[in-house]
Amino acid sequence: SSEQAYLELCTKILETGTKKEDRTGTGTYSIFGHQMRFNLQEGFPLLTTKKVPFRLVASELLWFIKGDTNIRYLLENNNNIWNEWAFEKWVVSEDYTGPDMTNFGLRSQQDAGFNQQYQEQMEIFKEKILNDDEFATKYGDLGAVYGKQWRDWKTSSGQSIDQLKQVIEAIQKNPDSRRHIVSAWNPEDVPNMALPPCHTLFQFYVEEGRLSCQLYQRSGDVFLGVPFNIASYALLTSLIAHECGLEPGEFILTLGDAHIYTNHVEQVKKQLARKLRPLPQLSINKNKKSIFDFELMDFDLQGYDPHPSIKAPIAV
Ligand code: UFP
Repeated sequence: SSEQAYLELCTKILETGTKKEDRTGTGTYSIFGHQMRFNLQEGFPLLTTKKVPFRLVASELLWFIKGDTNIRYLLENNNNIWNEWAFEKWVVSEDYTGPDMTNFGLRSQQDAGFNQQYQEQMEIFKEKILNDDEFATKYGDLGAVYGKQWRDWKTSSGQSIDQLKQVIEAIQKNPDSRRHIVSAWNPEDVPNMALPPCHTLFQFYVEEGRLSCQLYQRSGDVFLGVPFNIASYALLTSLIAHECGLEPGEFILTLGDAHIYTNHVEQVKKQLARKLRPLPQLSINKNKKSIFDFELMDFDLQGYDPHPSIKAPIAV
């Protein structure tokens, strides 16, 4: 199964990875340059050796596809994965009057009393994003993140480029082209970003009626981030194939710095001891064609029967 490729990467990092310090202060075992191939004809590559929340993968991807950069849509879909990035802007602003939230990521993991205060402020924040339009415009918007670069890349002359729409048109008109590329890495924006894009650039390839995609990911948290990233791009590839009347081919993930955080090692070992199960199958609503019209209820996973999820602290 395709999932084997993921487990082999975990083993390789544990056995050969270099102990390296990192930006978050956590420490990692890391290797540089690794490629995995997932044959989408075999099934949908959502890991079965631990549960991966497909609902969150799907709503985040739809948010990117819409070109939306405001977390309100995510919150409406009960998806909290980007909250911290928006919350950060609010708690350092003059509009914020609650208790000091400096370094909330690390402190909430180390100090139960502080965590309580943090959770309370986060609830207030979410409530305001959902119900106060002005507040949501000011503090819900994450700026130049994926949705912006994919759908509304700003040129030096003030024009806008819809990379996603253009690449889909190009796949349909000129499938053999070697230029089917979308870049999220915008060197002008990177210095001002809290989190420069991890998935930096992807390319499509058409062969015998099948659409493949390769992603270059500069940095991969192999236990927590990568399973999510694999599912997200497998879904994107499947949706674009659907729109173009192609079958999904392969998703190829090329990783730059592929790392396991030192506080994830026990969890990875636990996962490696588990037996693979059959991959689920993805089905997409046949009555819709354009990827810009899809909603959550338009896709469905069948036969997903994973081992239980494994909790681990996220490095921020
Ligand atoms: N990370 C992922 N996948 C993602 C994402 C982040 O693995 O989609 F947004 C991880 C990689 C790294 C951290 O551990 O988050 C980002 O830190 P840095 O910018 O220092 O690479």
